[in-house]
Amino acid sequence: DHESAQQLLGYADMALYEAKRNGRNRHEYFRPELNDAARTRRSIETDLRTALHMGQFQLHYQPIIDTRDKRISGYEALMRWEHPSKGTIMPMDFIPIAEDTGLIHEVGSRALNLACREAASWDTGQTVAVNLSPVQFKKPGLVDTVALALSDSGLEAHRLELEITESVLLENSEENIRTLRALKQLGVSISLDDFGTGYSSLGYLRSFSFDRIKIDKSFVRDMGQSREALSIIRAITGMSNSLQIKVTAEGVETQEQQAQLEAEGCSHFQGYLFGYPVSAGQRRKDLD
Ligand code: G
Ligand code: G
Ligand code: MN
Repeated sequence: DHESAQQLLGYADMALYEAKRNGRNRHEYFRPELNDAARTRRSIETDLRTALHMGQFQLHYQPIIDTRDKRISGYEALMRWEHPSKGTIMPMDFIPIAEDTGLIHEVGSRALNLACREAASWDTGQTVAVNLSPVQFKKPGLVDTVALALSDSGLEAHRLELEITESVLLENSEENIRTLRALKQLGVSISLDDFGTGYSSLGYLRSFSFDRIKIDKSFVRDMGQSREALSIIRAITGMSNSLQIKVTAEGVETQEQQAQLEAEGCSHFQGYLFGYPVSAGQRRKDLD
């Protein structure tokens, strides 16, 4: 691939990195695209540091509807990066890089502080849900960060929900379950996000009492055509209802989906049918 040993080693490193990224314990060959990808990552990493300094992160809020009264019971906060030259960058294009570089700790606490501050200004008592990266669990101090975000903003703890994915329970789970319990001690709620797409071990539901399960949108999307998807939704709602855990269906886009999900016993809906993620300012205007 190259005549310089230095450069070859660099390429080998990129292939190694790619193999790790694809789940480790495998091999990858160097391809020129990896070099481009590495360059993009480096530039995003540099820009992320600037973004933290310059306050280029915003949260968009997507409503969560209570099935019983069809009102908005809360919002999920979704991060947006307003890059001065690249425009709006979506989480999937920078969260993984923030995770790899360790910047996720700062990005994550920024999200927590902003969400708590903005939600504290809502006079409706609605909840706000913030996504946590599994990487944030690897560093001691997460509980303190959450406690500080609450006390700085004055948000009542019961109005904050933290969304985690199953991978948090998979990795280092004893320690992580201790962290989850400590978070719950603060009075915040814990939701299991994207449920059904990971390892979905039912044992998790015994080891920690979650407040909410969010059914991944892929099941809702396929529900109409796939008996399997529908059966899985049924299993999740049945289980959640008997454990008295709230269950949110994600990615609800049509009235047919809504009707069926309601019949299956979902307690909450989220999706474009009810509202797109919008900026804090737009959220306020939508209410007026
Ligand atoms: O709308 P959207 O493309 O924003 O969100 C994509 C995904 O990015 C969501 O599923 C969510 O898990 C993740 N995400 C959004 N905001 C945050 C955040 O503040 N922190 C973390 N860790 N993930 C987020
Ligand atoms: O993984 P997380 O559950 O946090 O996902 C939230 C993501 O789902 C965001 O990217 C959000 O923009 C997206 N989303 C929200 N509602 C819908 C919907 O109705 N349909 C689709 N396809 N995506 C949605
Ligand atoms: Mn989420």
